[in-house]
Amino acid sequence: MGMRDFAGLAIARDSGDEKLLREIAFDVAAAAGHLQPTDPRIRVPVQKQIEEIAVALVPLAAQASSRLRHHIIPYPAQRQPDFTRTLRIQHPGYCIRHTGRLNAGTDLTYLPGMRAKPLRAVSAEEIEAFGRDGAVLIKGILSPEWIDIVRDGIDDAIAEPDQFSGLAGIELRVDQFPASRSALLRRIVEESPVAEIVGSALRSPVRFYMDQGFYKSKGVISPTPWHQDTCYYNIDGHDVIRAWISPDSVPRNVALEFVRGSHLWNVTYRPLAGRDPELDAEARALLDNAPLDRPMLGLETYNDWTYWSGVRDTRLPLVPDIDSSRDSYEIIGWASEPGDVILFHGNILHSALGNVELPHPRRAHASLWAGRDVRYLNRPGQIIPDPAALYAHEPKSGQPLSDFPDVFPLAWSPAD
Ligand SMILES: O=C(O)CCC(=O)C(=O)O
Repeated sequence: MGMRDFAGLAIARDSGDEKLLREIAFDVAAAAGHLQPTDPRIRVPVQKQIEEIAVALVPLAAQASSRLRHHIIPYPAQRQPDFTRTLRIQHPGYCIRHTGRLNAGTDLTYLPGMRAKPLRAVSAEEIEAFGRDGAVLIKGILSPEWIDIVRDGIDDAIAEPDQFSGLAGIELRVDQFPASRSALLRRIVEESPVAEIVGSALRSPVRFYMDQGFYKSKGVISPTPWHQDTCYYNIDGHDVIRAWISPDSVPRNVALEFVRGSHLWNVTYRPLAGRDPELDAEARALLDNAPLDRPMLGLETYNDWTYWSGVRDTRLPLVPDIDSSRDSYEIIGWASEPGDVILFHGNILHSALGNVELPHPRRAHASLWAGRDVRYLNRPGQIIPDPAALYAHEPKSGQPLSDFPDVFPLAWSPAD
């Protein structure tokens, strides 16, 4: 049982709520026993046994309670998000997110309101560089605790591929929405200083939009082709920013690269993925008849999504062939160390160098955040599905993300 389990039990004990205590102990015990709470194998005798375990856990909770008291945070009911794929325990006055990680015990993570601070503030020069260049290296801003969490979270996600684990192969794995299944990566989104770092650079309140994991195995490191990010998602706006964090030393020859200032070109380039209507008549018909009132990729694509489930919008210009005329562009990029964060704009042209050998993997967690002006945009050529919880709202183009606070809760604002 980890510290966080103690916290949950301590909260339950302090509340004097026997039912809550039993519920938390039930989940802890169920997780430790590799059972889902809905598992038909949990029948009355098992439940009774779990209740006995709960009673045995109470003294342990008492020991932990004073150290963990600060974790108890008030949480207004109307802001409670919908946690898909997690267990949830609610209690009047606070809400505890209780995430089942079946083979590693149970984690309890806490909601916005208890964000960790960065090691230092983002400087005025860094904010200016982000606005001007579209990308900036923020040196030494995350503490070792967060680096461990990113590394273990990516490793967790890699160990448990799901339908969003694309390009599966040993050399390169790209995962979509990994924080939705890794409790550790969820902490990066909900508790880490990343929200403050991105919000400071944007000078805007920020909402988490989605995340990706990149795993490049040790050996010859795969490069990433030049592309722009926003054209892959049903969002539009200037205040879109990525925080790219690697728990590994990243030498310059496998680092991200950016075309300086290209975020201000006001061009949306054609995605590299998706079915190509120029070669595929069915894709052409899908693009020509793309629905205006609902996303091209419905929730059903969650079952078997690949980078080729969508259709690329061939009305958009092709990404220029930057590598064959590198001298014509101002290309920037940096080697980085664990603790650094690379921030870049959603519209900037970027890539990653590769084809050189590294003695260790090159892992990265890339979270995408939306500032004040970001709106939903129903793109005819959609490549990556919307965040799952958004579908129920049937969003319409032009709606600000703030219309969906349960899906995109405010993560940080300048007043925080
Ligand atoms: O890490 C990489 O190689 C690619 C990252 C990337 O393209 C992104 O985060 O948008």
